[in-house]
Amino acid sequence: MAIAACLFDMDGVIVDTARFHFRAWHRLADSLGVPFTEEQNEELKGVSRVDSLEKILQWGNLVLSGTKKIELMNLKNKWYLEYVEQVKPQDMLPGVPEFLRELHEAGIPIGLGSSSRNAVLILDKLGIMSLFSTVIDGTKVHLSKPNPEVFIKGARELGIAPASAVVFEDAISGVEAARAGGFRCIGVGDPAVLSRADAVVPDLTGMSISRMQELLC
Ligand code: B16
Ligand code: MG
Repeated sequence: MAIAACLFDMDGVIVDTARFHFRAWHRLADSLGVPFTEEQNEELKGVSRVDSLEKILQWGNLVLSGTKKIELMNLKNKWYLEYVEQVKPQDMLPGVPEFLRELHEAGIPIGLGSSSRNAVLILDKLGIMSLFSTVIDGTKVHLSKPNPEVFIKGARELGIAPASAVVFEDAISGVEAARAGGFRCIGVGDPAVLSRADAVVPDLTGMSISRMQELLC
């Protein structure tokens, strides 16, 4: 398979910020008296801030005003930003810097496809912004994963067809988004959770262009 581009999810693929989202949502759910488990958290991965809050409110059978919802989202994001304050280049997940470097040197365009509205801030903290030919994040899409909009926009900006690009995702919603958009998808995480991906790896340790081709053939 000829690979024309790679599109990366950010939280949970490039950097372990997924645990900070979990911690902040957990804190918010606790403050609302809503029980919140790791299994429920899987349903929030890749999902926008507003849709994540709606799910938590639904689990707690809570109905709140629009103003209150904005207040809660701002609070969650304030806590999240406190947690990510210390993020630095050494916090990139295993294999990520090496793989991004190889793609860049091979001239394979790299795009970001993240639901996060904090993506640019985090890529800056990691010092890898210049490796990305396009960054599509939560500020640029209207529809949250599992809708494919984030990846379709990335492919369009790179001028490539979805079928010739590979998406790397850690979330069920993200794998579904990649599939719905017609992309090949390598899941990063637990094969039992990401069973709809074309292939699943625990992390990007040892990932390379040839390994990616082997996994997808
Ligand atoms: P923010 P990704 C997603 O990022 C996270 O997986 C998800 O947990 C989070 O709610 C969402 O971004 C929005 O993030 O609150 O920073 O805008 O995995 O698509 O890179
Ligand atoms: Mg993710």
